Amino acid sequence: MKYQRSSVLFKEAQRYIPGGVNSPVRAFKAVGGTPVFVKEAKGAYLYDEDGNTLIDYISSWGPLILGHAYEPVIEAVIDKARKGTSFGMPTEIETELAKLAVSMVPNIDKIRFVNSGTEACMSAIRLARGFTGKDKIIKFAGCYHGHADAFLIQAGSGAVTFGSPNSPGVTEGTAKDTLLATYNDLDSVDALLKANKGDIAAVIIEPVAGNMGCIIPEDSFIHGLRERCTSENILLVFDEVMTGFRLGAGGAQEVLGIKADLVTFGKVIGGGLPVGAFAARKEIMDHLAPDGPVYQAGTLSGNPLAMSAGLAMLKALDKQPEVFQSLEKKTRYLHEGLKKVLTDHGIPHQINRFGSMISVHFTKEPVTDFESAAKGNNETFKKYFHGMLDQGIYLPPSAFESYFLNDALSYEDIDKTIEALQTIAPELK
Ligand code: KE4
Repeated sequence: MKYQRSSVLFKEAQRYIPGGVNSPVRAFKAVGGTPVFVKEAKGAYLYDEDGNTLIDYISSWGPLILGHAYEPVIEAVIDKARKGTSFGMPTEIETELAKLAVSMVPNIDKIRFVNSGTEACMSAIRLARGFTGKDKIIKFAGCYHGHADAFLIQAGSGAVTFGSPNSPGVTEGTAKDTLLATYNDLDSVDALLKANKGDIAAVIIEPVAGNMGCIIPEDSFIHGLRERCTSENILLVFDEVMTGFRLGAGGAQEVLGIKADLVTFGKVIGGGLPVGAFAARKEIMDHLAPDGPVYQAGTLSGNPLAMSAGLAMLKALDKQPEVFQSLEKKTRYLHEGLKKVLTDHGIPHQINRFGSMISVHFTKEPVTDFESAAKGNNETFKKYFHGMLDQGIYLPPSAFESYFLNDALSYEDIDKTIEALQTIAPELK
């Protein structure tokens, strides 16, 4: 059996860890089968516990934009580890990473490091509420901002694959302050603004969504959102945990030409180690403890090892901005190849792509929001996922995820991916 050792390891993991995983989407619940246990990885390739080599299209769900075990990151972490792993005291490297991030991202003066995208988003919302003195937030169905209570209302990503987007444990008290709008639908936002005049602290959005699959914002929608937030004195929070340092050095703010009031980061900013961050102009960030009244803290926030990985990653991206264009070209090449195979075989599909974010949906209708994304044929998706896996291609194990290409992928790897689809396409009909 191809995944003999993975299945043995999975059984043992399930004995000691809920669901055998430390993050639900890894458990293959949406696609069935046994999750693949990875032994190690290098560049674009995963080496699993059964000796299979897989071409990786999730790059650890985004962080490893330059490929696995990227030498400068590895060397930086080893070097730093020899000098101690954590102090609970300020270190120079935190300022170095903060300075570099502020120089790369438009419209931010200060940045606070935390340990995950969830922490970044929950802290940003608390700061927005503290700064504006208002309680309610607007989020969009299908967008995922991590697993903090305020966000588990019609959340995307792993939360949606369980068919119960509102998680037990989230109280009515919390849920009442999270208002739900529809992505790419300004009327749904206007209705909430009208019904909650003066009560809304923030709108939080994935500026290019990746947790419903990849969903591209219509120009009029995202610009209209900015205008409304400005006129209603509401903070616009761009959740750039996925798009930050992936769509470009300046992220979605740069490529969309929109100034957000608060921006959150994760994934790439940590270079594969646990780093999240939130940032804004000085006037807002100075409301944070210890200078301001809004409390937020963390034992391992700004951890030197994580900072050294993030600094090495961002330095590499800052020095070689052509990586973003290279990734965009590779993703377009993949898009065109997959589209040709699916079209030639008459398989109804949509492929959404923005920069190096891409997703395949087995539906005839355009995918522009959560509702249309949910119309994808999941039986076909399962066959697609497992068929490609059997061909040595590791894709996200859910239709509600974006692929994350890394620049270690070669055009030969992408050709192999397209050929793999050519091989399995007859089974998808
Ligand atoms: P983390 O807490 O998982 O670091 O970040 C939460 C988060 C916040 N905002 C956006 C836009 C995100 O995509 C995420 C996390 N992304 C998922 C993948 N869809 C992480 C994978 C997982 O849950 O294991």
